[in-house]
Amino acid sequence: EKYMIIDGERVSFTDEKNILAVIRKAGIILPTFCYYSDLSIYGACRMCVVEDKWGGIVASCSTPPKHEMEIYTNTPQLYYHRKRILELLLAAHCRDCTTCEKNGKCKLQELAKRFGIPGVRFENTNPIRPIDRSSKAIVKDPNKCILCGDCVRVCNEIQHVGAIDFANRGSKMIISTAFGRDLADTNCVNCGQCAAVCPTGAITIKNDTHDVWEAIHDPKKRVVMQIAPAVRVAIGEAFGYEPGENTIGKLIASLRKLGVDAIFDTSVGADLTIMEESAELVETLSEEGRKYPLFTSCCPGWIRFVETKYPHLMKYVSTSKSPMEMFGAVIKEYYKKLDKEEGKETVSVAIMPCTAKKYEASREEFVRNSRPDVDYVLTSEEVIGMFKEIGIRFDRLEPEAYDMPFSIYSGAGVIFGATGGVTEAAVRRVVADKSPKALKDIEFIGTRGMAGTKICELDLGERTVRIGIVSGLGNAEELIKKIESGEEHFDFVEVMACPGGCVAGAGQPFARSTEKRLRAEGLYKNDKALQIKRSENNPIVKNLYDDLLKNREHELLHVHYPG
Ligand code: HC0
Ligand code: SF4
Repeated sequence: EKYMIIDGERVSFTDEKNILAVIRKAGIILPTFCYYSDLSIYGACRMCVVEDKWGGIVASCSTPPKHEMEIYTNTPQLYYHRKRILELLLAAHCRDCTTCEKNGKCKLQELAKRFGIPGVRFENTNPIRPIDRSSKAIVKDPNKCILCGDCVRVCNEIQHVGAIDFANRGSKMIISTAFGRDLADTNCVNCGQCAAVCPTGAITIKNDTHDVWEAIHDPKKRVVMQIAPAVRVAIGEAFGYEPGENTIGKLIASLRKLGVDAIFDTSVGADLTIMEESAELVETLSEEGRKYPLFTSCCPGWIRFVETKYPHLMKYVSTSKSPMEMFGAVIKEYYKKLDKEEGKETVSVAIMPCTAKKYEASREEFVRNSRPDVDYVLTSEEVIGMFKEIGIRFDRLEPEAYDMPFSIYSGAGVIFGATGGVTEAAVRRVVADKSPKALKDIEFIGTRGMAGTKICELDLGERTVRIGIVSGLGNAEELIKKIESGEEHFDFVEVMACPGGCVAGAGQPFARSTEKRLRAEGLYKNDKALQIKRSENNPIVKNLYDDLLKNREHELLHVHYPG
């Protein structure tokens, strides 16, 4: 058995990548800024330094463990070293903590407190740099950056986007877009993964709560909200619930306390998406010799990725709008008459786990009658903030139910929030055998689980359908390359930009892999508990097609992006 001696105690290890992982195993929480186990190791912040038995100092994140290695985590030299790093970081950092979006969640703030830094002896000689507010989803404030590089690595290594990188050298070093362009003018896909890993307030998610509060307070406005599938299994985490616990009833009750007029579930929109997208799939399957699959279209980060990096593939992306946009159009149409009668204006708000949805909602393709179908998108975190602002005791509220007339949704709609869920929902729709046994069998074709790439085959009798499921844009790109080279062939490919799918969206409370998995499991559990498992069995869907959507499916449910 291999072991290390950490502060005089023997700690065994097996395949841990670095000393830091072994130290964590020993129950010591070393301070770090830039260490995420999914990313490559950079060793920039040097807060995780340890001392070896000869007094040498090494960064524990970038040093592999060795058998019988002896290290110390708490020595006078390390004490001095860490305090000094923190002081230098604080000196070069904007200190407007009280008005910072990250107040209370900032790593620098936390460590300054933990280390009891009494004051900063150095002057901040950095020039004040402009804040980039050009993006619909992300705010970038270079004055709060500590150059840990986590954002750069997630954008490059996990997402294969490369919208941001290090620029300049030495004391002039910054994180920048190419040529210092505004983020909105780059290939950024708005996935928010950079903000999710940023330890400070240097990259944050755009906050739209102020505008929503104004709409709620305006008696002439009817505020109608839709809630995305993945929100229900994560939002409770901010109020002491376990990841994966479905707190939808409490969420609805809390939103009513805010003063929201009507509340619906985006899963209804997901049911509509399945109806449209599976029809497209059936058509695709009839095309002989087609090289490319039908790609899903519900993830706006993915859409932006194709538009900027693989524009020639846009024509293979489903024209079905995302559930949010389908439902957004339905909501606006539904209230049109009532708004006129009551002299009101409907403001449609979507609560999403996602930052790219803010961008999607703002796209001109989704503006009808000179208003967007979804006026505002709030992330789970923003909604948590609103509840805390007015002191809602989420945990103490009795669960409440959705409003009429869109109060029914299927389990197929709910599982959209986990990677593979869209595929499973579509498969439930296209298989001919509608028995409970067939439904159970679908569970095991390989759509479930948190793997970044999943490949499954579905026997449809007359032919076998090959399906690829990817989450994380890096994985999507790898799959595209294989399709282009002819190494792989698929009929259907589901892509979600965030690794793990929507449950792991950047707008959710911060999560590592365990929490993400539990949230996905929570959605499958919710599906189990729901009476209706298939989108086509949702009576609301049928009503909509017979009435509001009649002869208007194309206008209200489909989108054609330029290019
Ligand atoms: Fe998702 Fe969706 S499943 S993208 O992750 O398709 O954000 O939860 O709302 O629109 O339904 C996000 C989640 C949605 C949409 C749905 C899809
Ligand atoms: Fe890169 Fe996503 Fe951040 Fe844009 S939002 S800079 S694509 S990580």
